[in-house]
Amino acid sequence: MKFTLITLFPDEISSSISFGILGRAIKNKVIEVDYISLRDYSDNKYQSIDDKPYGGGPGMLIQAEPLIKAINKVRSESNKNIPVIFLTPQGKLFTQKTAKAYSQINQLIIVSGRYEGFDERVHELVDNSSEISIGDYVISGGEIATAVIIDAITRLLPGALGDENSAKQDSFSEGLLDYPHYTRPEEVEGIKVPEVLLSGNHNAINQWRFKQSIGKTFDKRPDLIKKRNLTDEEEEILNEYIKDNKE
Ligand code: 6GU
Repeated sequence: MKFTLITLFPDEISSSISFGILGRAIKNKVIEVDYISLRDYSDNKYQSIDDKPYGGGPGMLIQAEPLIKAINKVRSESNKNIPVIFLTPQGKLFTQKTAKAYSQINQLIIVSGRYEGFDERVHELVDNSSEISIGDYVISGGEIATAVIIDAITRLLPGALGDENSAKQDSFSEGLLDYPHYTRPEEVEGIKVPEVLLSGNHNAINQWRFKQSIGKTFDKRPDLIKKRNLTDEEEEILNEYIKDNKE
């Protein structure tokens, strides 16, 4: 999959994605990342691409024209209407479901916002585009958000993870949080690893893990449980979890 990134700070993104699983995915050509510097599309000798908001107020906005030019250039080189993501806290929430959907396409243009955001007209003028936010908080720019989105999508691509099942087991992949994990030693300050995990009984282990997954999600993220609509069997498992954890 190819990511074309339009940004003012390419180094900030490239330094966040050059290690570990992402670094390896780039090396192994699971993903390709292209950087487009927005300043190259400025129409003045100062290479500025931002200006003050009409109506007053703090901060600066990214201007529509350089951005549209940069997007058109990328699209014209591929003769395809490549989807565009504008990163902004005003966007739709990015979720595992969004990541899965994007992992099915072969090229994506991601625009990192800075300052107070974009001139609103880009959203009307750039077709096949959406505004995306990574959460209900504000960070200083879209570069870190871009790295987050590339990471979430790349994990889902064949060949990115050592173990193909890792992504399937991730939290959220089934609309639930991941179950708890334990490693050696068997006892830490009086707290033992749950007996079942030492039993070697894989059926029992899987059942325990699923129960924990539903239960922990219920405890910490009731919103996810509501959204998922538990089956009767899952409802029963959750009731067992609640009973197990009383007192
Ligand atoms: Cl995409 N950008 C910024 N600046 N803040 C955010 C965000 C993006 N998503 C959540 N907060």
